[in-house]
Amino acid sequence: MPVDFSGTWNLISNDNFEGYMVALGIDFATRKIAKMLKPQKVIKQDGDSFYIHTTSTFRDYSLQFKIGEEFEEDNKGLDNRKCKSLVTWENDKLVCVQTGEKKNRGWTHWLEGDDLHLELRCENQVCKQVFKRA
Ligand code: VLP
Repeated sequence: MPVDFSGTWNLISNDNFEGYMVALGIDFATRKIAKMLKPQKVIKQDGDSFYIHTTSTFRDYSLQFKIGEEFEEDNKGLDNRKCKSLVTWENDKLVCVQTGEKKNRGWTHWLEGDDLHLELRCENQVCKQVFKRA
């Protein structure tokens, strides 16, 4: 059976989100608010088609993609930089490469036990988030 990320997930830990936001050029005031947030992720997976909705009391971000199909991502409400994004499977991990102005930008999702893990990368910064099922 392939992995299924579908579900509603609540953030329980967020390591070096500050460093990741600094690397993205997020301003101080926004970072102060953003680091207090406990975002929720709703993931809908249908085979290789994904819908990932990240919601918070401050801002929401939604993303739709198919594995192996590059798409334009606008990062609206995040750093607002456009990039070309491509998500592929690496074994049971979902790996996104975000090609654009920022070097080494991307993320990886995987399941570990009952938890959803997310590593966010930008330049030399890595943020590690863990989510539990709501
Ligand atoms: C911007 C950087 C916080 C901080 C200001 C706004 C949306 C993988 C991927 C799917 C993400 C999460 C993006 C976090 C970047 C914050 C608003 C926080 C809530 O998720 O699941 O897009 O990239």
